[in-house]
Amino acid sequence: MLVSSSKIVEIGELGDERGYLAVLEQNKLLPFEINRVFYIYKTSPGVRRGFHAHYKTRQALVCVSGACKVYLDNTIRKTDVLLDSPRKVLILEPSDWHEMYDFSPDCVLLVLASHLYDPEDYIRDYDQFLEVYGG
Ligand code: T46
Repeated sequence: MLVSSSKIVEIGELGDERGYLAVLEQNKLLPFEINRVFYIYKTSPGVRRGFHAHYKTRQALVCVSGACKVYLDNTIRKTDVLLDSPRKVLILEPSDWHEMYDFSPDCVLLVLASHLYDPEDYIRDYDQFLEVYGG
């Protein structure tokens, strides 16, 4: 299966004396149509989440409050990215194994997803992930 690269996109902020506003629009900054939105918050200290890749779901992750880190592994490249601003959006490809960690107590991680929730779309076994996306 095709391995593509996740990337961080820095979005502009619209600000005036009232404060700031940031916009994410499907098929513009986001290279997919949004079918689902969820957010992760009040994460317990020291917790690491994720530990999976997907077959088809593309996602955009943004810390609208606080910060967290995301470990990414696309079988070739392993990287850690820091989401510490409402302007930093991680476009997460399905082929990236991902783990979220180092959540600040005030972290609200907003996730926009291309598909409805489907447990069959998850690859939770690392060996299976390597079989699907490796080599
Ligand atoms: C991902 C990362 C960034 C639902 O019922 N519907 C949903 O839309 C989602 C996302 C989850 N769930 C249920 C499934 C589990 O019983 O909520 C529970 C926690 O989900 P999970 O353990 O998959 O959460 P994370 O933090 O490991 O992963 C989530 C997303 O599931 C996943 O797509 O890429 O955030």
